[in-house]
Amino acid sequence: MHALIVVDIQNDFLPGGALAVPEGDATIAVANAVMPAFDVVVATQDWHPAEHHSFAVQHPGRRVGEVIEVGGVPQVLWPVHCVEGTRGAEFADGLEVSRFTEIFKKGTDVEVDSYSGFFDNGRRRATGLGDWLRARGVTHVSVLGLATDYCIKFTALDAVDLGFRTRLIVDGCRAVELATGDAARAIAEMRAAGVEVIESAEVLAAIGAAR
Ligand code: VGL
Ligand code: ZN
Repeated sequence: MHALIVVDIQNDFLPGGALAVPEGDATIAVANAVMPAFDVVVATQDWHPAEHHSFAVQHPGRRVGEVIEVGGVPQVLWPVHCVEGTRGAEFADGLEVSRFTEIFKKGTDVEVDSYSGFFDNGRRRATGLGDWLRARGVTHVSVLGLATDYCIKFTALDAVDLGFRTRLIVDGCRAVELATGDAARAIAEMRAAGVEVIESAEVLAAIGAAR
């Protein structure tokens, strides 16, 4: 069983959004195109309380992009984004959400951020995604969405850690790139951990061959 994990393709991460990822909207068409190739499609959704501690405004004197440490866990400070129940937290228009069998919300705890779709950044709590996939006999996962250097990277690394054969559909991802080269470094890190980096065309060719 091979699952597609669609990571955080939400309005706030698209151009014009609160934490806009350059070309973030380019991930929508790629996600839609590859969904039919998978046995099961799930999504993660960044879903923060309004006073989430990852928001720079919660830390007087601190600015967006600064890194602080909270309980031993480094935290990049972000603009207010993906606040639960807001339009910014909704999935992107045009994304085929009807194909999502299950949606895993993350970052819901005010005190701790969650880049990975599997665990919070302190690895204190699981979102349920890992157990859910295992219960369905999933052995392989492919990951795409936003953003390469944060939620994609940590989701893919945790997937490897949990024993899933893990692929990154690289043209279906876009990066924040707070620093130039963050995307390339994230991809190198994933590769080194055992993530197979592929293009959506390879996934689509596989569906074509099966017909
Ligand atoms: C993300 C920063 C903050 C992501 C989420 O989806 O990559 N990045 N929250
Ligand atoms: Zn977030």
